[in-house]
Amino acid sequence: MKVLFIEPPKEEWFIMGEYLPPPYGIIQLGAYLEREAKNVEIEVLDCNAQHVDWQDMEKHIASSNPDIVASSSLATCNTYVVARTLETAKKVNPDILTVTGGQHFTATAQESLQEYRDIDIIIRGEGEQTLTELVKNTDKKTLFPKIDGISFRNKGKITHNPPRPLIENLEELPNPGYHLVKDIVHKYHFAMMAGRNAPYALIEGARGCPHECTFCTQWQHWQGKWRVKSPKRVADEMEFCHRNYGSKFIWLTDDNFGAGTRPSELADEIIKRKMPDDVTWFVQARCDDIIRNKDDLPRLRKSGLNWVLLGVESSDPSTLDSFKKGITPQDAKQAVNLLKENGIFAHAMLIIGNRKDTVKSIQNVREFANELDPDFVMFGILTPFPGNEIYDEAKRNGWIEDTNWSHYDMIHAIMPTETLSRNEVQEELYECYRKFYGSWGRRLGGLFSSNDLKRKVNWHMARKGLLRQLKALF
Ligand code: B12
Ligand code: SF4
Repeated sequence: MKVLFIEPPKEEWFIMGEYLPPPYGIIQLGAYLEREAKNVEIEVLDCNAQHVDWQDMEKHIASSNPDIVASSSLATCNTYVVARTLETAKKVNPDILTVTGGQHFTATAQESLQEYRDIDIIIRGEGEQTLTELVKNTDKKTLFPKIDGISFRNKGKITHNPPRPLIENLEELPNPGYHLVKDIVHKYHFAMMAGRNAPYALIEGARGCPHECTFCTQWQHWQGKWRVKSPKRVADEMEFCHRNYGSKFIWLTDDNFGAGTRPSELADEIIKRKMPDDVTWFVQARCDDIIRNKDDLPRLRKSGLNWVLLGVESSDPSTLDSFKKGITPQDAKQAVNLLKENGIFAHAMLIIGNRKDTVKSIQNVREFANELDPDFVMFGILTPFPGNEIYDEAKRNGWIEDTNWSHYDMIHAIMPTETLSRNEVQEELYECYRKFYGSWGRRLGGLFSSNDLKRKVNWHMARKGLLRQLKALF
């Protein structure tokens, strides 16, 4: 039995400059499968790292001769490239079993199986156990109706088997399967965040989130449960990646780093391991958690944490309430200041395009961003991702004007607001970036900052022409 995992050719999401990420979802699945299923040959084809285009992919599938081709979209905007990958596999050999999963396909299992005839199976939710059971039973199609967690065509009828319970203890998962991409692992990098020469690894410290923000798919995908690996295990994985693959820039995939003693214990665990100073790490966190953990920030910085993405989302308390975010604009100010005081690069994410947004309210967001003065700001447009609450509301009310999934990337406007057309929202996004990054004072301040990281990020952005690329969207 041979399983070929394919990371399809994906377009760069230009807001964060140049990057080449490891296909974490599939190497994680591959490592689990390798451990749990005997006599399974596993191959990973990363089209981006291996410079494989669609024609070469077809040739590669033919020469690899797999029984199963599996692919993952990461985000909704990659739906078509996954569908095309599986279509390519079927073109090579219609007997290949084609499989996908992840947040988008889980939320759209019915529509996706209707739309893409070349997708045989969608694995909903957590992938490891379901994929393993499927691989073990690939030859026994009559058993498919008994495999929890899959959606498939059963005698021509789309069938959704019951969901599979989540793995209780995430530490049962193996170390991330970077050995499956060992020949290309040195290529993964995030130029803007750590330079081209810092090998980049993703590590998963948690799944899910205990919060329920309306624009986020993360908590729903993981059934509203937040499962974490212990600080020791996370530090072990960091050390594992550094020792075996030379990883120097580590992105902890947790969307919510959390409060409590975990951050503090993680700092201690990493410091204990005495990794070199040029091994740095990044995480996404809530503003209120940064405030709660303020006394731990110096040790977190010492452990290599040098960049935090904060979900600031809005300057308007009523918008924050409508998002069910549970923070205030004052929390955002305090969190940004705390990070900066501790020498941690403060990256803020703000969302525009909420239904009630007007020219004035978006101008307020811009002014707030200026006042907040983080080291880096990302503005995004509220996007109805299948699986978030906004999607259900927007669909119910007929607000969705653009149904091209490749635009669901938070930089294309998908819906109008009550007072702004979709084009106007798009222009407002450009205006947000132009106002923040376009001013000469901020540009020069960034390019000649005494903060090494800030200087590098600004030079990288200047070279990549962020504003030019945004302008080209409309
Ligand atoms: C790292 C990251 C990035 C990195 C890139 C990483 C990469 N490899 O390409 C960067 C910064 C570039 C990025 C960009 C974007 N991202 Co991002 N990203 C993440 C993050 C934090 C981690 C992804 C990860 O590795 N998770 C761990 C793996 C193990 O989880 P998983 O992929 O879900 O896989 C599990 C299951 O879902 C399932 N599964 C998944 N795929 C498959 C396939 C098969 C065959 C099977 C069987 C099972 C299966 O099994 C796996 C194990 O159980 C996630 C949030 C998160 N914590 O997951 C957001 C997330 C995926 N990103 C998101 C978004 C919106 C984006 C952007 C559009 C914009 C933005 N604001 O970030 C761009 C799009 C870029 C692009 N064109 O691809 C959303 C996706 C929502 C959606 N439905 O589209 C997420 C969920 C964040 C969120 N909270 O909303 N991202
Ligand atoms: S936005 Fe962040 S805090 Fe809110 S549900 Fe998603 S991961 Fe949790």
